[in-house]
Amino acid sequence: MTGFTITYFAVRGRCGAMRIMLSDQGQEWKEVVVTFDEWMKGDLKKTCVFGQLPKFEDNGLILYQSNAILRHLGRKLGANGETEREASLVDMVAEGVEEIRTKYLKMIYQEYETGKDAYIKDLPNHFCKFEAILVKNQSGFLVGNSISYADYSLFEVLLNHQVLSPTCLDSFPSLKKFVEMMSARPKIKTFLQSDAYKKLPINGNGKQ
Ligand code: GDS
Repeated sequence: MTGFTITYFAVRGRCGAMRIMLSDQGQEWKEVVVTFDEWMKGDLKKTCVFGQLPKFEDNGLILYQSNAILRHLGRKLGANGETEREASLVDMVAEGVEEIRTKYLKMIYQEYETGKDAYIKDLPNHFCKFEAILVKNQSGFLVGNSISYADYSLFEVLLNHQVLSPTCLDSFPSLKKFVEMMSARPKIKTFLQSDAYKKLPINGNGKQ
């Protein structure tokens, strides 16, 4: 019996990948939803190590930073590469995903009106790197023969980008196949069709 709790705002945001991962791994977790008004009071913020959410609890262990949480789950649930070498490669590609995510969030929160078109135009320069990684790996995953936390992270970033620009994967057959493969995993399919997933906006400012 695990005791996972996610404390976060009512958005997918920085928790999208971890929720997909937990679902696919057959895990249950509790959600503590923080409203904007509650957050603005400042009491919770003061208790957060970096003054931000998500907060993740695992049987008394409290973690912040979404990628540290993904890594923790990767190690705990066996989704972190099958060897130490693979674990290092998983970290490497996950950092590459983080670069896209950071650029995406900057555009969404700071430059949506002025920067969206240029951002979409530049996407192939980032996606081609992941296409090249996937072309080289017959398993369909980013590293080795088993799913890792980096796969969940890339998958979620790509889902968000398909909302931003529905044709953005058209020139990337391996990325498209990757999204199809991940979407078809039974527990992911069920989760993506659930109200718990569908009711949440992608981002906190309503832009997507
Ligand atoms: N590195 C951390 C992680 O990965 O966990 C980032 C966590 C984070 O950004 N948390 C946000 C938060 O707690 C919610 S995600 N905000 C409240 C606060 O700071 O008081 N973050 C940069 C990033 O994720 O790399 C962002 O861009 C977040 N944006 C994404 S929401 C402002 C607005 O609407 O512009 N009110 C909030 C902007 C904001 O927090």
